[in-house]
Amino acid sequence: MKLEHTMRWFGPTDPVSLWDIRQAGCTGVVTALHQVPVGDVWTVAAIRERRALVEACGMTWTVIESLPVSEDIKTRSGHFRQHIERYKESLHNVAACGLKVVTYNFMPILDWMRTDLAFEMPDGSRALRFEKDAFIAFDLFLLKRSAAAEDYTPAEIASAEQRFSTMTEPEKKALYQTALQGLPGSEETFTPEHFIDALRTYEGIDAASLKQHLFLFLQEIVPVAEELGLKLAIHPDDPPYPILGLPRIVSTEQDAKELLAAAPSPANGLCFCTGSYGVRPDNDLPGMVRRLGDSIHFLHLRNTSRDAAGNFFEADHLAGDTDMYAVMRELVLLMKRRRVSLPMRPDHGHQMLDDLRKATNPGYSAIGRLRGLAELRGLEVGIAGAIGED
Ligand code: CS2
Ligand code: MN
Repeated sequence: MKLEHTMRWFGPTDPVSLWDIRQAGCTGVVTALHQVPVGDVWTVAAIRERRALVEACGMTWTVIESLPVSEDIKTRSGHFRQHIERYKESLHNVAACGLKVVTYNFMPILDWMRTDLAFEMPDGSRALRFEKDAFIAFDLFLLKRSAAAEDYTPAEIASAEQRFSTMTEPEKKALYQTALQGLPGSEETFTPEHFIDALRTYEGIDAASLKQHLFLFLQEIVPVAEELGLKLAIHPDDPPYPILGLPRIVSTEQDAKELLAAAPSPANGLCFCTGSYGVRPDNDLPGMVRRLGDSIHFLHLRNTSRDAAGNFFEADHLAGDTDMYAVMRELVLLMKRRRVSLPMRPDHGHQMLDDLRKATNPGYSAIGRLRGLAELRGLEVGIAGAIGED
């Protein structure tokens, strides 16, 4: 069994076309109806229309990324009951259109967070980076979150102050925009006031209660997904620890085990993102594939490189802290054992070659992902051949 090779496509407005993706060697596309507001139902007509675009280029759409979970559901307030019913309705509709895997995440307010979207690598390509001092400086001096100082040690604050004093005004502005408005994965962008208001909605919600909210949500939607033959795939937190005073609850193997145990079913599963889990040195990625493999329904393969100070950048797919050979070996063995072909995408790539002169979605330029995918495919073929798997 081979991985199903895919790339993410942001829809008709994506500067990377479906033909580009096909030429990169993909047989499938991962996409979402980004135009539908979070909390609304995905209609059969809209799903079919999108699917037809993908199929017209000779590829399939089997994985949704993401069917977003509303803030009301995460905080169990406001219209959360209605939103859960709508989520179920969307699941019915995507199943009716033949889709198989639904990715989602349960990160409060924000999706992934970086401080630099164009960190220059020694070869001149550009990577996404998280710099701890810059991030703390953003929290303390740009966002000015009232409880921020309590979350950091005096040494961390001093270091962030020092870093902030070296920044020019345009650098400060860029940092601010990167943190709150730069993310293609996010379904929302924020003004400062709007963001501080959003943070307030999590007052009184700690990690334990957010976990409870996730489990209650799962207990409602997993039986529906199971009946429809769908697989749910929760994406981990990125970075995999609490930020801005917000709890994050899908960061470790233990977190994954707990959410799987909260609603046991073949439909309740994981999007195994090596780029997100891999930022924590205490996550043993090949071991996680071995132990959680039966629940892995979708893969994001990406590498990161961290340092002792808490900074990390997105490395080449076969470089960085994650032993991609060991992960791929486990995946080949897993697919052999389960007799399934798991969908995979290279999750981000460097901005490089011609893409350096183009407007691109950070992390989602064509050529860097093509390089990552090509390397991963070669690795897979080599390992599969060596263990006698076709
Ligand atoms: C993605 C996430 O771009 C990315 O890093 O891995 O945005 C991911 O799509 C969502 O968290 C999944 O819901
Ligand atoms: Mn990911």
